[in-house]
Amino acid sequence: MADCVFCRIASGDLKARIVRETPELVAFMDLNPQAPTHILIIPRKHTASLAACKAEDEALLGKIQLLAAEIAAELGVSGGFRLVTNCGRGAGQSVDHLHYHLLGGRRMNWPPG
Ligand code: DGP
Repeated sequence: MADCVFCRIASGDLKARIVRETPELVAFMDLNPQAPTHILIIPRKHTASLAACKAEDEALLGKIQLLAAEIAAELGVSGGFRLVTNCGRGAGQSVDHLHYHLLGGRRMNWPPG
């Protein structure tokens, strides 16, 4: 989608600090980090949010989680990281392209804000 900022990052049209790419996924540094490690993991395929995912996305969603764990290990935060997807405006979603925040490098509070 030409007007989707994350589609533009996935296609290379918009610059980002990319940390990993696979045929289906892209991981890059968040522009507005909320932790010392803050990576966004997105599918290349445009999907608005987790709520829009279908049974056919099951494998893709699993790959996102496995890639997050791999990146966390590579970045040295596997002892304490959080993987979050904000789904809908009420949960703070601001970009309507499915993305997971990989956060680490600081103490994580519970419950989240
Ligand atoms: P959310 O609020 O869950 O929709 O998170 C969107 C995140 O995307 C937010 O933490 C900031 C980040 N973001 C928005 N635009 C850009 C961009 O152009 N580049 C990068 N690297 N991150 C972006």
